Amino acid sequence: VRQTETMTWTSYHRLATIHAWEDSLASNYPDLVEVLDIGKSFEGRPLRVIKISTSKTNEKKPAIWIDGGIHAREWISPATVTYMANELIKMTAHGNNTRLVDIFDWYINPNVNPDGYEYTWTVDRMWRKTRSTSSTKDGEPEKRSIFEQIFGCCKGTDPNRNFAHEWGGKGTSKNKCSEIYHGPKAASESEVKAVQNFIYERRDTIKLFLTFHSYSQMLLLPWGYDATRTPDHDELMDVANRAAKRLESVHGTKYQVGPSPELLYPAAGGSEDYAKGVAGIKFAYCFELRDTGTYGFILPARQIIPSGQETFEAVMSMAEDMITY
Ligand code: ING
Ligand code: ZN
Repeated sequence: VRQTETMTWTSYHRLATIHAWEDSLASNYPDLVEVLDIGKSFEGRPLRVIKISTSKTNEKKPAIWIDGGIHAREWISPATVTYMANELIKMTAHGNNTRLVDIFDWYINPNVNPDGYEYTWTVDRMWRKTRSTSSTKDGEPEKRSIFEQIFGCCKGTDPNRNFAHEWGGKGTSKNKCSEIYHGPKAASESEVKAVQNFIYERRDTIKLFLTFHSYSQMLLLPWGYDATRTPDHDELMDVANRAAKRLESVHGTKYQVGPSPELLYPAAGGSEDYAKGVAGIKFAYCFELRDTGTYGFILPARQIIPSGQETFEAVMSMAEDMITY
């Protein structure tokens, strides 16, 4: 018997529950919500994007991209992203502050790495990467050594080192067993390829790209690959600083703002670098959600709603700023 819990934000949920909730949104709000299928994961799970839009067919509105769950163990990310999608839908459906959905189409992918996410529920709570095994020749499965077959540690690519921008640069590893393995080639992971294709095809309409990780309480801006500042660094900082201030006003949670090499470490092949460097999306950011290390990746479920509330305000601030760009 296959059972699916109902979606809440008082506990974390399996992928099946999240997918069932997405389906229910599409059937409850047919004029507002559509679930797009953008590909399949390595293990064959659907890769999905929730489209929240009041646009007519063929109408080209500016758009906002939000993703979560690129790293499997960062459970607060899909939880916060689904919370925000739910708020946006409720708000619009009830006619409160419909402006940001009138102006923008919203594309929300809460589970970029579904195989990894399910693996954190069934086998290893601290898994980070995808669950792929890389091939030597295209399409042909690699013959893994007895060592690799016995010690299953050598599976998976870090999807946030696999994007096609400065691929293989700083903060990445060519060792398959590494947590930051960059994969056999740029965009080798179907999960990464699906996100790349989606945003690249819509590069003229997507004004804001937001990717959600945990933990550290930081709002990171490009570049991630190297400590060189972008030409529009000051503008990106202004938008981020306003968002961090608005976030703090909700529960007093403090976020640091800046490029990753200045606050954390350099890392090449990240999604927001691809968004800015290849797709040309000016405003591309990475949120590192709660907390600063007390619980780390194992953030208690009682923090989902507060995290969702404060992060939603930050996203609203950024979306409002996009109106004038
Ligand atoms: N942190 C991010 C990581 O992928 C990051 C931080 C993002 C660094 C983008 C550089 C560029 O390592 C987590 N928690 O995954
Ligand atoms: Zn992460």
